[in-house]
Amino acid sequence: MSESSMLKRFEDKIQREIKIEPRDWMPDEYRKTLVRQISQHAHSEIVGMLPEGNWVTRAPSMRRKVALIAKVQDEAGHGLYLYSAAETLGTSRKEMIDDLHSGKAKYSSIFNYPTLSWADIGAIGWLVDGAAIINQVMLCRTSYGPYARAMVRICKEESFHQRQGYEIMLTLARGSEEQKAMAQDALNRWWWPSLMMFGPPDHESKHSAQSMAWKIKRKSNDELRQSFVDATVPQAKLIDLVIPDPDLKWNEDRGHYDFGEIDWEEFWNVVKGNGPCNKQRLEARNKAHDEGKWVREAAAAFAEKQATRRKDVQQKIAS
Ligand code: BYC
Repeated sequence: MSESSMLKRFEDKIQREIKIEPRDWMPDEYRKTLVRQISQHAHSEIVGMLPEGNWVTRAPSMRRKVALIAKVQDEAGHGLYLYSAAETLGTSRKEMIDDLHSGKAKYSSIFNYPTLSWADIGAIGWLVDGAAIINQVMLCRTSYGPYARAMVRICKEESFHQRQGYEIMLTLARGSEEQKAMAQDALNRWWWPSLMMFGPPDHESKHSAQSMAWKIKRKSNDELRQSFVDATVPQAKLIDLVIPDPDLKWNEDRGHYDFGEIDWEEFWNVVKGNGPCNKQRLEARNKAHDEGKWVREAAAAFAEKQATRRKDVQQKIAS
């Protein structure tokens, strides 16, 4: 079949909402875009374990510690599903991990901010996982089958994460004055970086047009950001916390909240590697990778031994 007929068949599938599967023909750029997005997403899950892991030993009760450990473990799992989904496109896990560790690959800007108090764990669950769900619910309908299927499971877990974060904020907001102030301070610091998670404004989003045409993305960065604001403002009101934006106002005509200008200079600065914790995150990942070398070597030696044994048994049966 000629390339133009394969392209036609591919585009027809996209139009008819038929998922593209690993063995299907796809344009090189579609494959590249998916590898870029899915691997960045996987890295975000893995690096995202670090700011929260920072509080595992200091969680205020046994119950909080168990929930936090479970959440951090879930994120490791999400990273693994996503690396597997990216591998179906012909890239290797080693390549992706090497790119992360060398600083070549991107991961979400949000994880380059520090977790200064226990309330930050609540704010991450509520806001960061809340933003992640809004983005990921749309990705359950993405056109590449393995990515869409991974997203369905990830969204179920993210929804538990969001609720545990909101419940931490609710408890603090109803606690002593000092606890409420801690919750407000966390909201003040995490609000704007959470809005940045959705990426640059639509007019500056270089990948959006093509990704929307291929139905990799189903909603634009600004549309998703607006949904997040609309969903989160009433939640803040319910627990009597104030969103740190003097321009935030319900717009009756639009049926949405208007909100203030995002500091895009700060966003690009973080994306380029100059955020408060970029260096620390990469160092932590590299250290964990180096210290885990013996485990990878032992696993590879064990797999080789098992394969040799299987071969010996097969030879014996055959002879
Ligand atoms: N941080 O053309 P654009 C989570 C980059 S949640 C850093 O709009 P696209 C978790 C972008 O990569 C977070 N970089 O791109 C939650 C591109 O650079 P390159 C992970 C960003 O792809 C809780 C350039 O800016 N979620 O995991 O059409 C606990 C231009 O942007 C960011 C996902 O990854 C950012 N915030 O749209 C634990 C969701 N935003 O590649 C874990 C999947 C943009 O040209 N990804 N850039 O060098 C997506 O939906 C899309 O990739 C985005 C960006 C909406 C993020």
